[in-house]
Amino acid sequence: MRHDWTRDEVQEIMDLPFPELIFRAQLAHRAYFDPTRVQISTLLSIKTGGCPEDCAYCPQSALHEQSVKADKLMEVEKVLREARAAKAAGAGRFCMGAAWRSPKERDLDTVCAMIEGVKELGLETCVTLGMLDAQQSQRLRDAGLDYYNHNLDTSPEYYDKIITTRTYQDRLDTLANVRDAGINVCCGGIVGMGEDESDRAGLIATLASLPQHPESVPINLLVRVAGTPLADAEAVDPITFARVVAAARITMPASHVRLAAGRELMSDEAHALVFLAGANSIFCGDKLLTTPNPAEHRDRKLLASLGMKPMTDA
Ligand code: SAM
Ligand code: DTB
Ligand code: SF4
Repeated sequence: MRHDWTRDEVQEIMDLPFPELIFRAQLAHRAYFDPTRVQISTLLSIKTGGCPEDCAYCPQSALHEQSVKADKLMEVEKVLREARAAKAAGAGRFCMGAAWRSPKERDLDTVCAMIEGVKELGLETCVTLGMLDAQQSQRLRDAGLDYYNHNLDTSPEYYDKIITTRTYQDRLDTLANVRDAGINVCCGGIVGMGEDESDRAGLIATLASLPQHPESVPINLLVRVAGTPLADAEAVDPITFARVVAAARITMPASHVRLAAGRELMSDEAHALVFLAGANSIFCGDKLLTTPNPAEHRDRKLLASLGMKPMTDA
């Protein structure tokens, strides 16, 4: 597996004639996966809003002109109730997100109890809590955490147009701490924040040049939320989005590439195109963290019409 992808090489891949690009993505996909299977994760916001970071895309930042109401950290029992429902709906992994810059010790105790409880249900666990040091990563690992989500979001060059309250290097440091603790890494980015093609190539090249590819690579289409600085960002078309997914699939062939946020506004045909480009994971359930996601019956119908199945099904 290569770990030395340059931005120019990724850009050349992304710019291939579309039939050539999809063919190469399909070859890469089939070398490691059954292309009819999709990994299904469910998201729950365990601590919503009031975040001190200034991520321009995010409705949970307290620094934007309008943001979601801030809630306290949820109770463990309530989280486990949601996890049971997610399992019944067919999820294989349960992802819990908190709007923190980084977790406090006492909060980490509660999150560890959530991880233990969710694991007991037979689900894979994932959390996203902001920046982590080595010790915090180890505590999560000891609680049985399977995946940690922490996105690079965009290219190193475009990053400071989007976030000023922490650096790209901070993110890379957290990823290294998570990796060293023996936790699987879930790391991707967002398309549609006003970045150019070379930034998209820069994001994929950075992800594909990490010492180990992230096991899970979420590619989010920006959900444009009123009151955030990116509320009026220019929309990205499904073909451009599929090109980014295909580049992720070709450069990180053994990773689960997730068609993450942004599905609510995507047609069934756009979904199909992105699956053909090599995506093999989605978030199911009618809500992401704070914004809508397709209803369960729509996803079930869509997968059935494509002859695709959850990875956990027989
Ligand atoms: N606070 C933690 C952090 O930022 O690391 C965890 C939660 S944060 C909401 C997780 C990820 O969701 C972000 O890194 C970003 O990639 C994605 N995200 C947030 N808002 C989004 C939006 N409006 N559209 C698409 N993706 C978004
Ligand atoms: C990821 O890459 N996408 C998810 C998950 N990781 C945590 C979050 C998407 C959030 C979309 C905006 C919202 O619902 O607040
Ligand atoms: Fe906070 Fe995470 Fe939203 Fe950034 S993306 S504002 S860190 S919740």
